[in-house]
Amino acid sequence: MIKLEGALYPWRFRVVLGLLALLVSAIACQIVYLQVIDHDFLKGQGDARSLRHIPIPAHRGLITDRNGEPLAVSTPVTTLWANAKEMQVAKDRWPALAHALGQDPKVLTARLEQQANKEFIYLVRGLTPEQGQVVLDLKVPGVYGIEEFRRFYPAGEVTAHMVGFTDIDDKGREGVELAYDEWLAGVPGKRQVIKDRRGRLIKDVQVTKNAKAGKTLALSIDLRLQYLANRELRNALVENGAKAGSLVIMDVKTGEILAMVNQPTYNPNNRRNLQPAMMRNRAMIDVFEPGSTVKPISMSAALETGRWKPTDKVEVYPGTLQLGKYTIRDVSRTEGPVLDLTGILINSSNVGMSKVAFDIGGEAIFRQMAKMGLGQDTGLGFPGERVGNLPNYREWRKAETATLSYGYGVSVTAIQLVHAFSALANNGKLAPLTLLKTDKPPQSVQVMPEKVAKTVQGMLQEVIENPRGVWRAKVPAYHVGGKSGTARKTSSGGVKGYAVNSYRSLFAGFGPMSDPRYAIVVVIDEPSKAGYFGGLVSAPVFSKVMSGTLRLMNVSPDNLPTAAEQQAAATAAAAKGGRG
Ligand code: 59J
Repeated sequence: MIKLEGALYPWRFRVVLGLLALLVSAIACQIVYLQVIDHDFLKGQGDARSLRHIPIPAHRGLITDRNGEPLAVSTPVTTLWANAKEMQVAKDRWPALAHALGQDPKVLTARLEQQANKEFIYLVRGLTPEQGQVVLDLKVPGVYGIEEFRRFYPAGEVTAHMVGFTDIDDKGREGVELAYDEWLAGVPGKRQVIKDRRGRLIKDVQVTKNAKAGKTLALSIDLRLQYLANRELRNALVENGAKAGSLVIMDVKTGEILAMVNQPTYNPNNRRNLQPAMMRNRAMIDVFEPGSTVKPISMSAALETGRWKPTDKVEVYPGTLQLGKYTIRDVSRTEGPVLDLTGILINSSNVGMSKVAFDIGGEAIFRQMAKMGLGQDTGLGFPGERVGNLPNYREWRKAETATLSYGYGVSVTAIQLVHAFSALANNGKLAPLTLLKTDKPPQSVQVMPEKVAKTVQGMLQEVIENPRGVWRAKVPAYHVGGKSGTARKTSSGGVKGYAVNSYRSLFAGFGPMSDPRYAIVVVIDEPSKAGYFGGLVSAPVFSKVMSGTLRLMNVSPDNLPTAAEQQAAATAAAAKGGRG
């Protein structure tokens, strides 16, 4: 015990003691404050240095065709990364690592030395989990793995434009992958882990939020039809030396797109050396003048006025019609000086069509085309989709009336054209377009009287089956209807804005005539070999694709040879066989 009395300078001792007491109580206060009152702040600060949240990737939804065939699948992959700083302690392990990664040891060493102070570099992305585990099992200091998902497209180039693709971070970038990104993406989860100062994982604490998987998306397309359409379109492009093309198949009753293909295309699983021209979903993002393929629509407007019937006659002689300094021409009329309305379609007479148009007026044709969706928003919201253009005029002069009636001065997409034809096929009812599989009956709109649609159906069957018709569009065992078109392409040079020597060959049609179910549009851009007429280049593609479609969909033939005809054919074959 210290005796205060005995101290040499008692007052000094008291001062020091007092100061010490003050100091001790100040420290005590601070401890109480930090431990009791401000406890959360410090704990937070400590945890922030060691407790981390790492994202758990969400499984992206599957995209399938209408029958459940996978079109886009997410598979788990392992991505390997390195803390290069940390790796410097075990350089002797690098050759083994390089070997396991299948990389050149010299290249890897150079890279790790060059980036020696980086705490995060990718070693390799997207290995199978098994491949990744082999490398991780080497336990090379500083090498880590993370789980990710990678998208794979089983049908490759056949569905590329429709399905689109995701980027390396699994976000939709094109096509349906982009349009329905939110539906497909899901929500990533969170996992809490403890890491040390250098970011090394010490302990997996808990999953704080489960990843929510994305939802499956069933498209309206039928992969079998998609393959068929792709094959026939590709062959036609090669045969005709054409630049590009599109083909669309639609179910006219439900509004579903059953196939949509374009050429050129690309492999979405390997996107190196991609050129923009390959990526275009032309059927929705390229617009063109539909030319004569819209004549049936103009005809339906004429029939609807009640002023015209299919057998009414129009003089088309001499195959030209002068409108001021502008001349309307028929390119290849094969019949006499007078044609009835069906004859105008069969011969694809621009003069005859124009004369009908003058009688009913441009406005009537404009309204019919607009109702059927030409140059109108489809409502599909497909990335990059174009609306085209259907002009209206306060006063319809003759030149505008005529050119609209046979398909110029209006621009459309292939999907709009097939949509318009679907209304003719579906007895005047237009079902809204969809790229998704639907079970509900569609909210169709009657865009022309049923009787008018049926009359046009008969005329379009004549266009194919008449002796002077587009026989190349015929389909064995079925009756089908349709219309060809050959349109000069617009160009900056050329005559009056049209190129002299580049064409677009078109065909639009539907079948079977007994109960039309499928509409098909074929667009072939700049055929450069044998010929360029729609009836020559695109009609055979229509025939093959329609034939395959009717067969695959198990549609009963409505044009089988009669028993007598079969008998005659068999007898002829036997006679031939006997001789040979
Ligand atoms: C045509 C046009 C261009 C634009 C003309 C095709 C016009 C026109 C100005 C000349 C080839 C050609 C607005 S042809 O589609 O009439 O499909 O089997 O490009 O007429 O006025 O050397 N189609 N095509 N016309 N323009 N302007 C025929 C026809 C059509 C066929 C064949 C032969 C044209 C029967 C096109 C087919 O019906």
